[in-house]
Amino acid sequence: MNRQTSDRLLVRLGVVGTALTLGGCAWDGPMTTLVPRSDFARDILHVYGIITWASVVIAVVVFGALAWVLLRFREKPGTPLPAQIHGHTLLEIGWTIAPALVLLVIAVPTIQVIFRTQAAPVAQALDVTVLGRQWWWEFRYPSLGVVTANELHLPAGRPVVLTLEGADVIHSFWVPQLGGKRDVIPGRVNRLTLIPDTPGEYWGQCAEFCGASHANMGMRVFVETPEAFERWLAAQRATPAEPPSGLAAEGKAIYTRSACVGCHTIRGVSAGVLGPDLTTFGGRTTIASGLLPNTLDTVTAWIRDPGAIKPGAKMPALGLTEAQARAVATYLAGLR
Ligand code: HEC
Ligand SMILES: [Cu+2]
Repeated sequence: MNRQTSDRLLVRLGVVGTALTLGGCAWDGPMTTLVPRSDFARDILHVYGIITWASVVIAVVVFGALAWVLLRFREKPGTPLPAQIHGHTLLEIGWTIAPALVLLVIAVPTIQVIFRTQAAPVAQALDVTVLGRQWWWEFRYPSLGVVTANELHLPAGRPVVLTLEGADVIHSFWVPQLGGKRDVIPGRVNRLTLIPDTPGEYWGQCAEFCGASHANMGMRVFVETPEAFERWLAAQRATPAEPPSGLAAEGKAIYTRSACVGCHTIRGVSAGVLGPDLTTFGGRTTIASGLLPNTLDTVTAWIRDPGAIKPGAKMPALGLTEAQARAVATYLAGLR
């Protein structure tokens, strides 16, 4: 390959690579930070905007000056060596002060936002305890007596205080459209205060490497109108409906005589604490922290072999047959 062909090949590869990379970008994907839906996320975007635009201005000035110097002082045949300068006090003062000003422009709004987002919670805030666990999230509403997993429900317009507690290793709570990320550290309590403002479904993700299934440790946040939130709450607190019948009854029998009861809570049935609370499992849209949709097929497959779906999952395969697992899945689907 001669020089010209290889240069052309490089340019083409560059163009294709850039196109593919840009093709992966989206302004409003589920993990966007550019479409904020809480006061916290808006504050962060504000700082991000300042820094981005400051960087654009600096880039234009620096690359413009560079281009000018390259063109203006290009070597031409017959031109003598230009005057050689050693040190220039004015210039040196200039490029010491300019970066200091840049840092000031970035530091002032950043520090303001740090203080605002660390402010003490207001009195009427809803408090939720978030427990990061390998590799799922537990959400407790101590003042409402509700415990759930992986899908957090919040009313729009009301301040919420998330108390972040680690159960095993360090995780990080991050729901880009609502704010974060903030570390979830065993043995210490972190807080995240925010006001979600728009009903919708928001995706979150553990943002601190925490082991085999860290990448599979997602979550969903459902911000709802106050009325819809009240309805969800009522469903969480309701006493279980009439006892299941048919396949679901079979499933319940299998559940209660298996090791499931040692790890899972179903209010009125079992009281395990190692795994997610399943009292209203049928009402969740996803399983295994946002990994799969909640359907009979996925839950059956999960019960048969969790590790095959989520590497390292802290739930063992208990050797149930396909039919037994499907019966249990049918029982769980009815818990709403
Ligand atoms: C040793 C404890 C343990 C046992 C025994 C156990 N589980 Fe689990 N289970 C877990 C853990 C931990 C998770 C969370 C795994 C994850 O998402 O990483 C889980 C997750 C689940 C989920 C998904 C919940 C959600 O909201 O994502 C279902 C459904 C489930 N288990 C059902 C069962 C059934 C049915 C049995 C009995 C056949 C059982 N489990 C036995 C610990 C256990
Ligand atoms: Cu993680």
